[in-house]
Amino acid sequence: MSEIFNVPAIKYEGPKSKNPLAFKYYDKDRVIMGKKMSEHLKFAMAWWHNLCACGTDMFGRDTAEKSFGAVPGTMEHAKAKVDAGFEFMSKLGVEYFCFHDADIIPAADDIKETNKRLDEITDYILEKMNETGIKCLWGTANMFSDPRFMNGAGSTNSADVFCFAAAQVKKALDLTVKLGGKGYVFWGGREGYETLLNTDVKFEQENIARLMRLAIDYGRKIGFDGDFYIEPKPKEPMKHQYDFDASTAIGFLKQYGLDKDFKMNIEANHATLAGHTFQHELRISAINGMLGSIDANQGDLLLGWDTDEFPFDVYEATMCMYEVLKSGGFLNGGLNFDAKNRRPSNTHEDMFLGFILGMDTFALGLIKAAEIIEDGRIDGFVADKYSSFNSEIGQKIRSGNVTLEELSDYACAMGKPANPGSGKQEYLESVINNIMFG
Ligand code: XLS
Ligand code: CA
Ligand code: CA
Repeated sequence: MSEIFNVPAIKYEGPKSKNPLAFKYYDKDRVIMGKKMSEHLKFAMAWWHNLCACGTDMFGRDTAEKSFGAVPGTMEHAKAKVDAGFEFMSKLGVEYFCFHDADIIPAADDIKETNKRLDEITDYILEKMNETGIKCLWGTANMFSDPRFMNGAGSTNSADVFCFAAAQVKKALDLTVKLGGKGYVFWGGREGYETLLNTDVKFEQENIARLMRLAIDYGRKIGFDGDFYIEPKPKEPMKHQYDFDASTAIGFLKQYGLDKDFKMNIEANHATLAGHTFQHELRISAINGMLGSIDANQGDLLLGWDTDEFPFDVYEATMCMYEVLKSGGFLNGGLNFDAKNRRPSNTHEDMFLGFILGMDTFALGLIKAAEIIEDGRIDGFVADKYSSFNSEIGQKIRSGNVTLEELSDYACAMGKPANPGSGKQEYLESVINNIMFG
């Protein structure tokens, strides 16, 4: 078959290379802390941004051309996107992809016809997967674009729309299992509200949990043995979204008994929209045993909306990979570039340049995160900071083997506690700079 992209396969050439179409840091077979870079990073392509989005924004039309030789809106175009996607991933050495049902076919008016198209296209995707060895990281259902979801999917006021959402989740789970995906994402773009004046929050949250429970039961029945994920995001498109951040989503999962089957899919840009750092969201997920997968992108802190940029900030990527390494690495998850080129970066070559930037940024992040761990100054400082809890009274507190009266007696006998010790933030930040540039 003739090539779609007039771009060569992207190779590692090292940091001295000036070739824009080469990796400077991502050297897939390089071993870091006992594992190949490609195994640590598990990069994935987001079907929607890379193969579907052409630059339309609220004020202007498409700037990029992604017909790939077919007429948009047809099944031929859906197949051309498969050809383009697999050529693109193969040339970059990206081993996984993520998809929504709506990304891979033009939806029909009738759901039965849509499902037939989904069967047909996933047969074709499966062929390509077998040819190339590329795998599915996770699947999901788009329950936010169609007008029927204007009042929510799981949280809708319409029982009929709830059934429609259920049908989409069922089919998207079927497809994820068919393609061997080990993750299934719920991103609740329409699960929230514009005003409390028209919203029964308790009713809506109970129904979202109900839909998730139905998904778990069905998924396990058809052999889905991967992880379900909630992808927190505080706002956009809704004013308030229920899965505000990792803490909120984890609390919700625990409240409704969904926490054994669900983990978090943390997106960097969503973290900053929630007023957190990316690292914060990863840490909160990790300490709850719920760091599942990552949407690797970055936002613009000067803008209040979701810009889904390719990750460029090496500090952020480093602290992300530090959290990933400390939590034992990915099990079923990976790093999905839920990222799009800027609107004026509208050539096919720009699609490759975006991925090269993202992959090199995370390769550097991995290298530097491993150095932070091997250096030991940061972890050593933190361990030492809490060392007073190794004392007899500290151990008693930690084991829960003490009463408030005993602690009070201890304090009264002591008179005055010693200075708890400097937090040394400036020193620790200079350690990080030393590791980054040393
Ligand atoms: C939108 C979300 C979405 C999810 C998948 O902001 O990032 O693309 O990743 O539905
Ligand atoms: Ca995302
Ligand atoms: Ca986003």
